Amino acid sequence: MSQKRFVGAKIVLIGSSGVGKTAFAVRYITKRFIGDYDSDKEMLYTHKLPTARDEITLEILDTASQSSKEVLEKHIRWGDGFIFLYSLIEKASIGYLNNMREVLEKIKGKDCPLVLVGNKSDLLSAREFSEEENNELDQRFDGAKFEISVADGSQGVFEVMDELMCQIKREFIKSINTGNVSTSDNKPRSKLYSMKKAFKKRINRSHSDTF
Ligand SMILES: Nc1nc2c(ncn2[C@@H]2O[C@H](COP(=O)(O)OP(=O)(O)OP(=O)(O)O)[C@@H](O)[C@H]2O)c(=O)[nH]1
Ligand SMILES: [Mg+2]
Repeated sequence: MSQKRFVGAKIVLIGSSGVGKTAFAVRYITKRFIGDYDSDKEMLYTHKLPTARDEITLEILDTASQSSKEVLEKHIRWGDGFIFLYSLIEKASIGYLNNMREVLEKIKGKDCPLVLVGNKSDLLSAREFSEEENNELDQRFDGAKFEISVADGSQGVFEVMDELMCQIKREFIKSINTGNVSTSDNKPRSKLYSMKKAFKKRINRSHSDTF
């Protein structure tokens, strides 16, 4: 059995300007909505999540939509899982994601962990998408989809992150089974693990000395 452990994941937030990427990241990490954020500034957040055994480290990259294609491609190569964010009150924001979806598929393949999120559902009266357009969206993005309001509360943001983490873990297990581990587990083994291994080695050696 493989000894690989899931110790963390790299998450990338992608979306056009003003859809709420920074608000999403800040809401997830601090549970707060400030309302006014530095625009178009790339930020990398580190967040520790406690688990039953120890903790996992999440790195969340809040991208700047004005970045060059090369930079965005570099971020996609870096990431393990992606949140594609658009605004429910701005049609053009979905067009941006259509392009990014093609880039993502080209670099990471079709099964890459991905969640599509329509934000600003609190502004429903200003909603720009018709039922028909929503159906079209459903067909184009056949994975997990959410409609949330980062402004209204933390629950939607947590549901999105839970879904993405499930997908990332599934991919991690798949990669272990195929012997192609790329998600995390680059850290050195714990002291206890090394001691156990050394102890086992000694026992084996003393067995071979005896017989
Ligand atoms: N009403 C409402 N406003 C929101 C929501 N989420 C974000 N906003 C507002 O939308 C604006 C843009 O949010 P940001 O988080 O800065 O958007 P961004 O995607 O990081 O934008 P760039 O950094 O320019 O790429 C801000 O004024 C937020 O307060 C939401 O769910 N509802
Ligand atoms: Mg921002």
